Amino acid sequence: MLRFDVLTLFPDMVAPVLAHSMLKRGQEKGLLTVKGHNLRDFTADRHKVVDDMPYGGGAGMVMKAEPILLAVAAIRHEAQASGEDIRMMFPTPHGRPFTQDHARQLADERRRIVILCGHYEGVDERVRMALAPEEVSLGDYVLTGGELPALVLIDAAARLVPGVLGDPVSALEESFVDALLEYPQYTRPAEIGGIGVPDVLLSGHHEAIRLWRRKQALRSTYVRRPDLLKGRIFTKEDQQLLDELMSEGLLTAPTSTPGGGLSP
Ligand code: 6GU
Repeated sequence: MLRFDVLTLFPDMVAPVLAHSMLKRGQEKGLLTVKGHNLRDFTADRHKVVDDMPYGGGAGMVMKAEPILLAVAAIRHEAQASGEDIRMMFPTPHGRPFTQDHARQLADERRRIVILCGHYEGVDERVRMALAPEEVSLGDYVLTGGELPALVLIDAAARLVPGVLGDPVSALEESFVDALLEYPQYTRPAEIGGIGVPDVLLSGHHEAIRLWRRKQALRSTYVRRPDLLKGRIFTKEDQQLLDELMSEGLLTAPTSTPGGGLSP
């Protein structure tokens, strides 16, 4: 059972995402639990103040340390009562880039994973000092708070827990697992606006389909994300497919206009 505890000022931002699709199913199957904790419930004052002005001045508010430390203490206490430990995570643009390896590590985690969602201009530095959370970033841009990143972490980990996805191979075959992007997929109808489906996919020849897909995945990765192929040692089969793509002149970026697509 994968266990998450989300510390947030906005539990209503988190709950609805968990009520659908695979995250819902994972919880129903008892493979995953996500508990939201409202940081406002861990304030001691009458007005339930969770933020305050920064010492030294400046714009914006800073999240107070005490409600966060109290909430973590309560979760740690509860965990320890059932012989568990916790792992503290803090999504922030200052963190280490979150990757598929990280997701895999979370999916295997036996401890309760506590995710602190930051807001406003920041969190009192003493939270970092006291809890030494693992700081992870989703990329080089800034979001309004940690709730969306927390959901991203949960989603990325949950889908790797056996039984959460319907088809166990679909996670394995996904992008990044062996560092290749996905091959193109098609479903009915067989023709849209004059554009059909590659013949091989209709052929019923499983080996030919497998090779075509592998070749398309190599091509897509080479064209869009050459960094994923750097330093990679190719199998004989992959090298053969790359040679074919090269001689077919397909290993160059598509020349079509970005955003250009099917005409209506
Ligand atoms: Cl993890 N948090 C926030 N607030 N902004 C981000 C981020 C995280 N990752 C990228 N931008």
